[in-house]
Amino acid sequence: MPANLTSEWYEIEKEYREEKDLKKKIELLKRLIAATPKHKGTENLLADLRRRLSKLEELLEKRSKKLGARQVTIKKEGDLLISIVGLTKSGKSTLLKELTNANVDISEQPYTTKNPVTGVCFYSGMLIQFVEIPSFFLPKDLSIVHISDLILILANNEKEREDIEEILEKNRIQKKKIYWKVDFRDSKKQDYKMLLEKIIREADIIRVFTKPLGKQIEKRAVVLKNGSTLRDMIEKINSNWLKTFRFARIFDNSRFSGRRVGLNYKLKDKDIVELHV
Ligand SMILES: Nc1nc2c(ncn2[C@@H]2O[C@H](COP(=O)(O)OP(=O)(O)OP(=O)(O)O)[C@@H](O)[C@H]2O)c(=O)[nH]1
Ligand SMILES: [Mg+2]
Repeated sequence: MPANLTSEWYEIEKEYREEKDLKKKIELLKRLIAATPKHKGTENLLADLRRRLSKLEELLEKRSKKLGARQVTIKKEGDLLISIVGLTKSGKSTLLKELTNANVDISEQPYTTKNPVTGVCFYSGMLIQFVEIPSFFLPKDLSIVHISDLILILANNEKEREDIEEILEKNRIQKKKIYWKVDFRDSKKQDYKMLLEKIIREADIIRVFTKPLGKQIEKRAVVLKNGSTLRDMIEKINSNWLKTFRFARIFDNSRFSGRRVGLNYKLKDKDIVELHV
């Protein structure tokens, strides 16, 4: 039986065939299906078009999922990025709020946090950014864990700890981890200081403070990888100074505090550097 297709049908079909953009192609295919007369002679044709449509839809979904997994939904700011990971109601939001005063909902209800929430805390010259990872563990949220410097795992018992480990392993996340148990009854500020120092130690970084000649020590630290030299520090703050560098004085709590050093000096955590350029 003849299909009796209109000239409009052939035009749409041509457009559809030549279209490269997947979304537009799907739209054209839908139009094509709508423009196909429905009778015995077009049954096979319609079935074929519908099959093609579902294939393209699948492809589109796959692609957007892939994009979603790669997508980073937060802006990295500060010297360190720490992901807070834990099962629902493990106290992630409570900790985030205590540390950064972030505007985050805390409630008895499970899965209160549906999207990643960030907050920044200024501690000992550094800006440390925290992000609460929702407990659905979606690929797009876990992509943030991939780019963070450390994972802070909230586990209130051994079982929770194992569950989290398993989730991380399944998602092939290999990052340094810190374990923290939220002590619901006793959340003293002292504990947070301990936690922050632990973070700095584990992140394998050093905080170096510069002191401009005849001025106060800068409040904001230069954050460097552990093992960095004075040269690395100058490169980070202003590489032009390498040309005019004469020497630097290091102030620390050793008995050689105030000594002169050169560019190859290996910096320590909390060194105070007075540059002479
Ligand atoms: N008594 C007491 N309850 C706490 C404390 N910290 C958290 N909670 C309670 O534990 C529940 C869950 O805390 P959240 O911080 O919202 O937990 P979460 O891990 O962010 O949970 P979701 O975002 O829902 O997955 C809330 O009802 C909190 O009030 C605490 O120090 N003391
Ligand atoms: Mg939460």
